[in-house]
Amino acid sequence: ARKVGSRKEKTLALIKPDAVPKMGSIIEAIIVSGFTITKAKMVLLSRAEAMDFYSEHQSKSFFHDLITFMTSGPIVAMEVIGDDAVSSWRKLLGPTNCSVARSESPESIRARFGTDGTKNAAHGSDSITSAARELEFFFPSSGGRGPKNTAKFSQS
Ligand code: RTP
Ligand code: MG
Repeated sequence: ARKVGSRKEKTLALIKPDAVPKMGSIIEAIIVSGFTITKAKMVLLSRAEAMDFYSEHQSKSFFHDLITFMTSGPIVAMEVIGDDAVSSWRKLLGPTNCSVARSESPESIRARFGTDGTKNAAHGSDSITSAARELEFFFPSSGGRGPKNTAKFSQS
């Protein structure tokens, strides 16, 4: 049953390159927590696509490292639906820095599966407005094709 005062929302969840080998455990944590995954795809972003996705951070000192990290391998993009999904998914994610997450929120995704302040396992939209933009980026409703995914995944 839905909690009083909560609302069904959609948000964008990303499994970042560092955590793709642990995607099974992360997807299980998402489902066990009561969310529904309604769309999913694996994508290798180009630098231009990653810079577009993270354009709000272009003036930050960590921007270059963030783009290099987010284009270092494939990611998993998911549309996630649940009660207050924008804030509840970010709560399950835990603090941005994984060391902080391990001390403040040891059950969180970033505490369990992340490495540090940049390689932090997963992403969640920070507002309803950014969720709409970010879902449109990965899962365009009409016209656009979304990330081109032209780079080849490595095949060892
Ligand atoms: P996200 O957008 O990925 O869900 O994470 P967030 O809201 O918790 O953090 P945000 O401030 O939006 O930063 C975006 C991502 O940039 C990397 N970052 N590195 N080295 C650093 O100081 C630093 N700060 C941020 C992280 O990958 C962060 O998730
Ligand atoms: Mg953010």
